[in-house]
Amino acid sequence: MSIIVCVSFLYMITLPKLPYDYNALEPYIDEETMRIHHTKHHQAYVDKLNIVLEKYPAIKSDTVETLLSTLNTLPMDEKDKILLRNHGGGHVNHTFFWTIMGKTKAVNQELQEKIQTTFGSVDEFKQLFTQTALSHFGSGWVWLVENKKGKLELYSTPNQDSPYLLGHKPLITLDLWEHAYYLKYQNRKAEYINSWWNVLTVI
Ligand code: MN3
Repeated sequence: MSIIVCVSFLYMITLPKLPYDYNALEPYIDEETMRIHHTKHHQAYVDKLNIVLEKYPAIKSDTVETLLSTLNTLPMDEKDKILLRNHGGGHVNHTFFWTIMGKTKAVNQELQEKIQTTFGSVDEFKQLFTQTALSHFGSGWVWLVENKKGKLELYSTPNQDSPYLLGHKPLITLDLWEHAYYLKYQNRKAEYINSWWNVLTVI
């Protein structure tokens, strides 16, 4: 019995710790929003993801990113694939999102140069990214990704759809769900986006 518990624990997805305190992104993203976002919303995706994965012990040892990029070929019920897409996406999207924010800049020079080459300048990229975020309807995410050819692409996805579904690697993202900003910004989505640039560390 204890061995079974031990094995299933090994493959259990757990909520990653934030790499900073809940109040670290103040005043741009408030402590209460960060706390609820991480301990309630992200935790819920993790819990529901584990419920799906528990049904398929054979595929649990792959990373969630790999599962998403091979979703169509997985030996799973179609209903469970949708759950994996939603909750697996919710987990990997948030896990990545936390790592590109912080109190102090940690600029990724290589990424910055690629952005300059692709979009002309960092400022032009920021404008396009903001525009894409503003014109996204409903819940979702805005992304800068590296596609399979190694080129940068900018787009938004609905719900918790992850770029890994397309085999793309996330480089920068912003959570456009209301839970990410509503406590502080209410309906002022543009203000949230503009403030957020202050806590993005990688460019
Ligand atoms: Mn969220």
